[in-house]
This record gives sequence, structure tokens and C-alpha cells, in this order.
Amino acid sequence: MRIRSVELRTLRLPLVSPFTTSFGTETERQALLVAVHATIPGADGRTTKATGWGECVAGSTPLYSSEYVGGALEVIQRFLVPRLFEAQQFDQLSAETAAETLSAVKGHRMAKAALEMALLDATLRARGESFAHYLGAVRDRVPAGVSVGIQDSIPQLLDTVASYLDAGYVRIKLKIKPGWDIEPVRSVRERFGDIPLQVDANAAYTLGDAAHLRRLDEFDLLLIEQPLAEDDLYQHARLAERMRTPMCLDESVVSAQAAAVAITLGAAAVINIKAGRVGGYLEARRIHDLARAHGIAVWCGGMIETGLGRGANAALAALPGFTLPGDISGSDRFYLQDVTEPFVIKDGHIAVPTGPGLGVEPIPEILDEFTVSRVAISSPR
Ligand code: SMG
Ligand code: MG
Repeated sequence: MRIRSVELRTLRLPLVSPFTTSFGTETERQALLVAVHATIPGADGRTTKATGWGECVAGSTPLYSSEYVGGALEVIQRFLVPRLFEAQQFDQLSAETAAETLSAVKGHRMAKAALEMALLDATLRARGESFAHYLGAVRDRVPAGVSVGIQDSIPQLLDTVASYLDAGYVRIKLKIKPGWDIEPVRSVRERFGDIPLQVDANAAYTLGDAAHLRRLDEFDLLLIEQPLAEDDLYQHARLAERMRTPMCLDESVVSAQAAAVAITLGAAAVINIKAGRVGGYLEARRIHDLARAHGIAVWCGGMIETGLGRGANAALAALPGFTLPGDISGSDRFYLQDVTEPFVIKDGHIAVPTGPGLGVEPIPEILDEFTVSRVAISSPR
């Protein structure tokens, strides 16, 4: 394939309510979208022009992980896109080989993932194949879970959870941090009974908190997600030995290799797969395959994506090894106005898009309304 130009757009999207985690509060999402205008050769020798969309899931600050939107913009322009242009000069550019083409650049997985996603979308649109079919999806809808931020009070938490259960969400995830853990979980259990419930600490604890965290065992949680630091795989394994609640990793699993180490060490009984965190949907699928072969459950995480990433996540979550509900909510969980047609919950599920490529695209007027900066990079001839 050939890229004619790459367009990078930064958007500012207000959130319907503040989202608080152990590392801070977000009131808007800075979304970085990538459009790749490409020419794709078909099987019949003819070429098709197609635009592919990618979404970079980096946050506006390097607090969830080291990546952030400003850094991603820089690395995409200065180091990643030039490498894709170089590969295409030798006719060596494809969505499937993009990760290898970009591999000399260390890290920056969310930036790389956004480009790979756009190349996949363009390629699949040109051949009329859906993302879900391409990835190997076996379901046409996926169960919708919701991630509930840290609230100001327990009554407010109970009201928030009640509203999500009323909306049909089939699984509740509570964000926790030191000082907001045992009591919120106890209150939700007491009020709502036996609902599928899990917690996410975003690396807010240390192994020294093991005795405290173990108190969560009495609440029969589905899992505890990333209690310790990103690079504490060994300590997660030690903590897992001291708790009955299944250990799930998010931030720590940055690649299939990291997943292999985590599984071998006993640091993960469950893995939260996020394509952006691991460098793209193809690496995400490899982690799914690896985990499945080891009998490790996986589920699809969320990064407050617009409809583009949300649709792609729904396709990924439709693979057979995704046996737990993901953080795949309706668009209205975060946005009054999504940039695509909104995803809506029906009977506790989100439908997997069936159209070519991602099966969804930004609505031009809405995209323009929320865009705060644009960069276009043309291919050298
Ligand atoms: O997209 O539903 C969503 C967000 C789910 O809690 C969520 N994501 O650590 O899993 C996680 C967080 C990361 C984003 S926090 C800004
Ligand atoms: Mg998490």
C-alpha cells in the first residue's frame, strides 16, 4: 500500500461527568485521531483509494503511562511517519508489517498503535472486510461493563452505580486508591448484592499493603486490576500468592512478551488487553492467543475512546478468549456528543460493527467542531 498523506487531529471532548482515578481527575478528553489517506492494491491488480482512521489512546498527561498526547504527536510526525514513508519507497508498507517497520523506535506504543489502526482500517475498507471478521470475531455483540471513578462520598457512589445498573451494565468496576477501597466495595456489595464486581487501583499500592488488600477477599470480586506499579511484575506475583482475589494486570502488560513473563511468574490470572497500551490490535490479538493457550482469562480495557476506538475494541472483544465483560460502555458513559454515531447499550450489550474497516467513521461537522489542532504530512514523491 501507499500512503498519500497523514492527517493528525487533536480534539477536546468534554466528559459528561468528571472521571477520577488514583492518579487524578479528568473533565475532558484530549483525543488524538489519525487519518491515513492511502492507495491500496487489490487482488485484481487495480488500486483503491481509502481513508483509514486511527485513535491514539494516550492521555493528556503522562500519569496512566509514560505516553501523552503531546509526545505522541511529536513522535508520530518526527519519527514514525517518516519510517512508514521510507518503507513504502521499497514497496514494503502494509498494516501487518507496520509494527516491525516502526520497531527501531523504542516504546511509544500508543502512538504506533494509532498508525497501525489507521492502516488496518484503510486496508480493510478497500477490500470491504470488517475489523471484527479480520481479527477473528466469533460474536456479534459484546457484554458492556462500566468503570466507575472515585466519588466524593459513599452515597454518591451508590447512586452512580445504581444508575449504571439501571442502564443495563452487566459488570461494575470500581476505581480504588488508599483511603477509598474497603468501605466503598463493602457498601456496593451490601447494597447491590451478588453483581459482577471488580476493582482497579491503577498502581496505587505497594507490596507492603498486602495485608490491607487481602481484606478485599471477603467481597468475592471478579478480580483486582493493577494494584502495584507497572514494572512490579515480580511483586504482583508475590501479592497474588497472598490474596484469593484473582490478580489482573493492565499497565504492566505492554507486549506479548510482557504477558508471557507475567503468566510464567504467576503475576496474572487475568489480563486486561488494551490495543493502544501494547502497540496495536495485532499485538493485542497475539496476547489474546497466548493467554488463551495458557488458560488465562482476558477482557478488553477502555481508554475513554471515541466511537472509533470503541468500535475497534468491540471487534477485539468479540474474539473467543474474551470471556469477561470489558470496559466497553455506551458512548454516553463519557460523551454527550461522540465523533461517530454513538454506541448504545442494548440488553447490556454493545453491537460489534459489521461495515468495512472499523465500520464507523467520524461525522465531519462534529469532527471539525471539536478539533483544536490539525497537522497534515504529505508523502514525498
Ligand atoms: O474507557 O471505559 C473506559 C475507561 C475504563 O477505567 C478505565 N480505564 O486503568 O483501566 C484503566 C482506565 C484507564 C483510563 S483512566 C483515564
Ligand atoms: Mg486499569
